[in-house]
Amino acid sequence: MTRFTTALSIIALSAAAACAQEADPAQEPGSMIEEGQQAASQMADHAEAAVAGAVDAVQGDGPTEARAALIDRNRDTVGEARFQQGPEGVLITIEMDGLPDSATGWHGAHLHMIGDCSNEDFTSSGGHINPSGRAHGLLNPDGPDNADLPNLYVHSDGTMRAQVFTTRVSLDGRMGVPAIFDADGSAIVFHDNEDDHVSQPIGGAGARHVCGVIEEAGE
Ligand SMILES: [Cu+2]
Repeated sequence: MTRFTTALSIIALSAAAACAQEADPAQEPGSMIEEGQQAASQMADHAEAAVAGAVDAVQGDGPTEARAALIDRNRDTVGEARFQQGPEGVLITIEMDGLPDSATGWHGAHLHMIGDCSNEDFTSSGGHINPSGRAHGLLNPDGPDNADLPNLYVHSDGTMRAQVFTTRVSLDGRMGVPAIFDADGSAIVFHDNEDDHVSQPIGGAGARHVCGVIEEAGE
């Protein structure tokens, strides 16, 4: 929101500056400055109104904190993901331990549309959260979809420690983006391979290796 306000202020200032630069020498300079100031003032009013609207949207009464126990295909718990709703997006903190040597390296991570990790290959978690049907991939010109997250790295000692931030979902639908806690919930999924962030449908990330149903948590 601050960025939005700043952007509008910059537009307002540019309008004033452009007006000053293109001033007709025959015209009284004072009137151009006045017009510029007027434009800036109107822009500021609009910015304020937009910010007020956005603040209303932020004050949702849904959950602001969630967790997902992360399980592998053997149904063993390998870690946890914590979700914290911020004013502009969701901060996700991931910790995993005891992963096998074969897991060392980068892994695609996504938010899948159903809170269900019950079947063997985790396809029960459905596809990506992507109600508007955008292309997959943080680097795709027609993307990203709402589920896309950066790749995350498993170290050779079998651990992952990461924080990622996304503005493309919210816990309860605030900010006008899809809710993690919709009717059938959501899951966080880690794939076998690295996500190339371009190719369809999931960037070549391969099978689903770790899955966690996202559940409401206390503060
Ligand atoms: Cu995925």
